[in-house]
Amino acid sequence: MPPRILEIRQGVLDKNDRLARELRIRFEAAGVLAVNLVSSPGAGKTALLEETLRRLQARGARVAAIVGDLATENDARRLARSGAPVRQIETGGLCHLEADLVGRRLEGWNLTDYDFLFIENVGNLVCPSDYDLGEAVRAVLLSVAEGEDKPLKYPPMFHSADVVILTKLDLAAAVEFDRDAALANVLSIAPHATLFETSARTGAGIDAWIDYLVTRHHGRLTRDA
Ligand SMILES: Nc1nc2c(ncn2[C@@H]2O[C@H](COP(=O)(O)OP(=O)(O)OP(=O)(O)O)[C@@H](O)[C@H]2O)c(=O)[nH]1
Ligand SMILES: [Mg+2]
Repeated sequence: MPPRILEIRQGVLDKNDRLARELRIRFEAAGVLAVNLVSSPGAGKTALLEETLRRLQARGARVAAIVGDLATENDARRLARSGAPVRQIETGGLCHLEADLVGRRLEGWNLTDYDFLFIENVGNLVCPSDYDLGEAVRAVLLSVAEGEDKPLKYPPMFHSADVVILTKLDLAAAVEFDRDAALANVLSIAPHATLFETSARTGAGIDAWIDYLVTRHHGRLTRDA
């Protein structure tokens, strides 16, 4: 990239990092665990989140969600069925969420009213990796249908993950998912990440993810930036 473009890009990232730090301080002060869900398009973020919102509320937790998409309010409508407050960010072409967009969309919400804030990012395994949103947990989803090599092809995204969630396990046999290869690839890029194997369709593995969230909420609310 030409030096001038690199300089502008660095300026954008520096500004985002500053705003994300401010958000992280706000989340921590309010006692809200912020979770950033990222994946390729259609890996199952909204389906997992629908189930997560429902199960956390059943355990008495107070939850809210923000969902980013290039266009449409479809995901926000799906998530709102859980009864949780949900807000949409239409990015109008931007392939990721930024701290500034999230901060502005939080206006009017009293963060102390919530235990968990979920942020469903735009479906993309490249752009969101550089943009800290002040989250305590970055969860990267990988569906069994998209190929075991994805961690190797998109290392920055997986490297930045605190959690990797394999999704759509109910389809594993149909797509001849090679679990050993997928786990080895995840481990090689994200050895530090906590792994969950789930199906939003059957409910398999979701309780372990919910337990993790509850434990994280009781413990450390921030991530190492
Ligand atoms: N069989 C099966 N299908 C699933 C599962 N989770 C999601 N799906 C389906 O996969 C498709 C995409 O799921 P979404 O939850 O919309 O995926 P997403 O990651 O939110 O998609 P974008 O927001 O567009 O990036 C939908 O048709 C879901 O019904 C699962 O666990 N098993
Ligand atoms: Mg979605």
